[in-house]
Amino acid sequence: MRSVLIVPTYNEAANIERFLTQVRTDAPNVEILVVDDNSPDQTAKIAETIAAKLGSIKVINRTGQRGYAAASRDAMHIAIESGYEVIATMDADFSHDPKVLTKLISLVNSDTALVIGSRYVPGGGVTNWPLFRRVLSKWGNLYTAFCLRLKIKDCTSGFRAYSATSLKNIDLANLTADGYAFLSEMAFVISRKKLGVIVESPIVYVDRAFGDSKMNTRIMRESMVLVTRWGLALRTGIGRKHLPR
Ligand SMILES: Nc1nc2c(ncn2[C@@H]2O[C@H](COP(=O)(O)OP(=O)(O)O)[C@@H](O)[C@H]2O)c(=O)[nH]1
Ligand SMILES: [Mg+2]
Repeated sequence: MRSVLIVPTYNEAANIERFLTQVRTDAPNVEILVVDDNSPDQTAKIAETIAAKLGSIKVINRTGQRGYAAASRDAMHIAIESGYEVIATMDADFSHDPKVLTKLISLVNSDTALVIGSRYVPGGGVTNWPLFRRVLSKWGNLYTAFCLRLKIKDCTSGFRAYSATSLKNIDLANLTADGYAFLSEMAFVISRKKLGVIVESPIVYVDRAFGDSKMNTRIMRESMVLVTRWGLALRTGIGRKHLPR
């Protein structure tokens, strides 16, 4: 199946060249769409240089308001329009192992809408993350699954493969998250619209060695607020019109 990997980047100059080279080695048939938010550290420029060398890599340089969600949605829109059948996503900081990419892609089929590289199923895990991030992620996931009534252990993993057929049924422009809440929002909308099975495949997440995390309190707060609001709408009907479609 024709597959593309979306890589949202912001200030990943220390990782991007090695990352793209590694993905090309480990998943040679997967085309790549880097979606950068005009990173001050010239990530897009570095990506363009390596793209010219490796081929089958497109770099989108966004200039509007930056955000993981908006960048991912723009890239998904482009990927759908370009006719890819599987659309994968991955972080550029080596937290996600490029060697696992082809496995996640291979699990997408006509029944499966989304394959999540999951830290919280048997065989999965997290190494060298500070205690605060571990607790936040684990409890955040338990809370998200409870609020959204999802039987998913890792709603917030950005290492994924979607079937394009399912994505076509989502009104991406209508989604509301700005930050990583986008990941829960996508799982939620796929489940609500019954677009297909959601499968979790174990991954071992490794904290980045280079560059800085863009996680901040605003992004954490957004996640809490949205998930709580959607959970209340599901149970009480209040704010139902704000549920993602
Ligand atoms: N385009 C874009 N990418 C982003 C943005 N924020 C984070 N990313 C990318 O999303 C991925 C995950 O972000 P990261 O900072 O590592 O988050 P963490 O792993 O949760 O600490 C990385 O590839 C980042 O460069 C953003 O605002 N715009
Ligand atoms: Mg990271």
